[in-house]
Amino acid sequence: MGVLNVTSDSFSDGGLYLDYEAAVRRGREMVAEGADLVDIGGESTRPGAGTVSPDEELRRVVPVVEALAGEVRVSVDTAKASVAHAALRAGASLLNDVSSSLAAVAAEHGAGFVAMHCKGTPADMQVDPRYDDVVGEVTVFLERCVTQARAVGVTEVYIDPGIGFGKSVRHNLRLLAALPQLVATGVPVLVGTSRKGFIGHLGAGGSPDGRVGDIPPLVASERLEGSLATAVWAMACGAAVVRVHDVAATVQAARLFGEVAA
Ligand code: HH2
Repeated sequence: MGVLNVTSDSFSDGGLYLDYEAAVRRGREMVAEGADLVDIGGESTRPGAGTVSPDEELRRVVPVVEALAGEVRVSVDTAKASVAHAALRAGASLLNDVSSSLAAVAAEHGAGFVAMHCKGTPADMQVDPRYDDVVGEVTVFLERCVTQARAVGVTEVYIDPGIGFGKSVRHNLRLLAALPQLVATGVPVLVGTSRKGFIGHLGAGGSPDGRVGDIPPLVASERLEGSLATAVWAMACGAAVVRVHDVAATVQAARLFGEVAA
């Protein structure tokens, strides 16, 4: 799944694809690089991000969905029902909802649904997140989402532990280590680690029990190697989908991984 952020402020590529032409060009480039899915979003969910009005999010997302949906499977990354309806009408067939609240909208359009775990909201989620048992809590939450999504009629559901969404570096590591348990639920698992803060922290030599910012992290453009390491880990654990910015590099890694595993 290639990430296409039609935003001004996404943490790693904000502003690059806000323009319609640039977004469609990048979408096509990702398809040529081997993406099976393009995930189009019009609002950043980075820690501390501001919100975008529904009208503005629609204006950003829908034309790009329309342009790409005939060429590749498109998912829409939104937590707003109005944007989800419009994007699914425009040709998207998967709803990637970081709020995990829009399963009924996906069902109405016969679309797939990604349920992702997030503790808090993007505004406050990275302010000292705490869990007694992060893997247990996330697993129970996601299993409940799957039950609810199936109950309202969604037939294609994915679960995503929500790396970086209300998680410390240690929480992210525990969840990645526990991917085989999530895979064992039998529900296809989607994993999004690409360029995230914990990669910048650990890649720069930070402690797994430290906080992002304790030491100067690698900047987003320096996180490809760490992103690939975690994507390949997710594949080895049996994840069905990895959500990535660097499609060409990840496809190469996936090809090598696939041949070795075969
Ligand atoms: N991560 C981001 C956004 N959407 N959706 C799912 N299912 N899983 C994720 O891990 C995930 C997601 C954050 O990454 P990005 O879109 O690059 O950044 P921003 O939210 O700043 O646009």
